[in-house]
Formats: sequence, structure tokens, C-alpha cells
Amino acid sequence: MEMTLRWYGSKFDTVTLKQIRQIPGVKGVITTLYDKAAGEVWSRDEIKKLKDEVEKSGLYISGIESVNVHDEIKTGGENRDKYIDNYIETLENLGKEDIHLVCYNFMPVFDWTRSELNRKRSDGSTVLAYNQDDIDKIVPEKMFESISKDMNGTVMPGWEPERMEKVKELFKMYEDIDDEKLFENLKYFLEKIMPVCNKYDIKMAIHPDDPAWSVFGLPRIIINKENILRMMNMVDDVHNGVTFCSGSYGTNRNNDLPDMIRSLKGRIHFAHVRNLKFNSDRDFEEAAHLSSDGSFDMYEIMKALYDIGFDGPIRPDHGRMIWDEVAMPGYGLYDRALGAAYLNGLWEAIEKQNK
Ligand SMILES: [Mn+2]
Repeated sequence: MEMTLRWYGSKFDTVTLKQIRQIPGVKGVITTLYDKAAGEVWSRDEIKKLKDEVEKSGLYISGIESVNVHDEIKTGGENRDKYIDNYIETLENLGKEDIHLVCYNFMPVFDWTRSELNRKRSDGSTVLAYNQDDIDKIVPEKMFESISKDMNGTVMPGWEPERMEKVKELFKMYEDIDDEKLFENLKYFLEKIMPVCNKYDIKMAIHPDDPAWSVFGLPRIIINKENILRMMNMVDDVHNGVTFCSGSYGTNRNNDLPDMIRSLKGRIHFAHVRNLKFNSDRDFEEAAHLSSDGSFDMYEIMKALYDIGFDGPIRPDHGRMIWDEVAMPGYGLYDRALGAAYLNGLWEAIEKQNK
């Protein structure tokens, strides 16, 4: 296991590489070229520049989150081959720069959905939260307005203003897409990119849909054990793998997280580990990473990762906003640093117990 932190680049992130370097046990960052639109080619120069910047701080790039997949690919549109070619070129350039992990998702229109970005908890911290009744009242086209006013002046991944201007168009693109079509389009995409992934040993790690069910009538497929195993089997290559995100799969309380981890042995290339606190099946909020602050048994999650021999990058996921920090909701420094320290502590204990 390799502890990492997500970093959006010096132009976008309130957290600096120097700060990340000082979190005990964190050696790598998960980063991206944040201003690249889905479908654009990442040049080798741009990747090299990012890599140099990270390495100058004493850290290294553990992987990319994300190289976004264009909607033409997800919907199987007439231009999909062009965008797949661009994606392949980006992977090739990443491979040449010695980067071997790419996180991506196959979620239609909205990457992730929350009803609140700043829900106040009893300790005075604020967190991202989801209430199904509130979501049911929102017109999808207005979703961006409600999210954007709470971003603390940052741009949140998947909620870029350029993208949200086209939200009506996007919904139209997905009109005829159901779960089966989405599976088919994902298979088509994976089969095309596997050769380049094999050539450069790039592990693709699909991020689950968050929350793990259909929102606004859009299809969602990366939501449970059955579907993810179907996806692994339909393109049976070790480079076709997953990002195991406990907070996303965990939104569905029927998902047994440690059991899912064990069933994905050898195919989990990246892990996001965080806790959620359920107030009801229709309402959850993001908690501190500590088991007792939320609804998950974080020890069992880390133990399952240990048991399957997981050796990829892991990162604390969203954190609470604490100590008056002003940052992108979920992506402040303080609570994620506490999360990393806690997860490192669990891991050390599990490791020593098993020796
Ligand atoms: Mn995640």
C-alpha cells in the first residue's frame, strides 16, 4: 500500500505540495491536468512539466485522477473513434513519462451528486451530504446552480462551468442509453485501449458511480459487486481494473464493502478510503475517517485490502472542512491529513498483527 493525496495542481488547489510532503507517510500524489477538457490530447510536454513540478517538491506522481472520458465515447456517438484515438494518444504519452495508473469513470452527465456541500455537523465541521428527498425536488438542469454556489470559489471536478452550460444537450445525448448500452460502450472503449495499456503497463481503474444508483433517470452501471465483476469479465485483462472507493460503493447499504474488496483480488489498482454516516437509507453525510464517527468499519475495509495483498496507491478521500480552512469542499488539507494518518495507523497495526 502506498499512501497518497489528491492534488489538483498549483493553479487550482488551495493545498500546496509542500504541505502534502509534510503529512507523515505520504510520498505520492494523485493528480491531473485539471484544465484539460474530456477528449483533448495530453501532450508529453504538459505531462513532463507536471511531473517535474511534483518531483521538485520531493513527491512523485502515483497516478492520474482523472483522464476524463468524452460523452461521445460513453454514448457510442458517431465521433467516438476519434475521441478514443485521442485517449490512446494521452495514455501513450503518460506511459512514456512512466505513469502507470489512470482513474476514470463512466458516469453519464453528472460525475457525482450531492444535495449539500456544506452541511454542518454537531462538532461545527462541514461536510458533503446527500438527501434523496432534496435531490428528488431538484430539476437536473438547475443542479449546477445549486452546487456551484457552495464551491468556496473553487471549481469542482465534474462540475466545470463549461460542461454545465451544456447540461440540456448532455441529457439529450443519453436519451436512448440504458444500462445495457452503457455496458456495451464501455466494453468497446476498453477493448480499444487495452493494447496501449499492455504496451506501457498502464492500469485503468474505473471509479464507481456516486451515489451507487440511478439519479435523474440516468443509467448507472458501476454500482455493485455483480456489475463490477461483469465488467472485469467482459474485458479480462489485468489492466482493466477498479478504483475501490468505499464512500461511493458504500452509499448503497446492500454493498458489503470487505466482501467486494475480496472478490476483486488482483484487480483493485487504486483505493479511495473514507467513511460515511447514515442518518437513514435516504440521507447520508461524509464523516471523519475514524470508524466511530460514521457507519463503516474502517478496520475491516483496510484488513480486506491487506488480505488481498493490495499494493497500489491509496488515498484518504473527502474530508470534513475543519479548523476554519477555506478550500474546495471535501478537499481541504487538515481532515484529509488526519485521514491519512489514521489509515496509516490501521495499516501498521494490521501488518504487525499478521507477521
Ligand atoms: Mn472516490
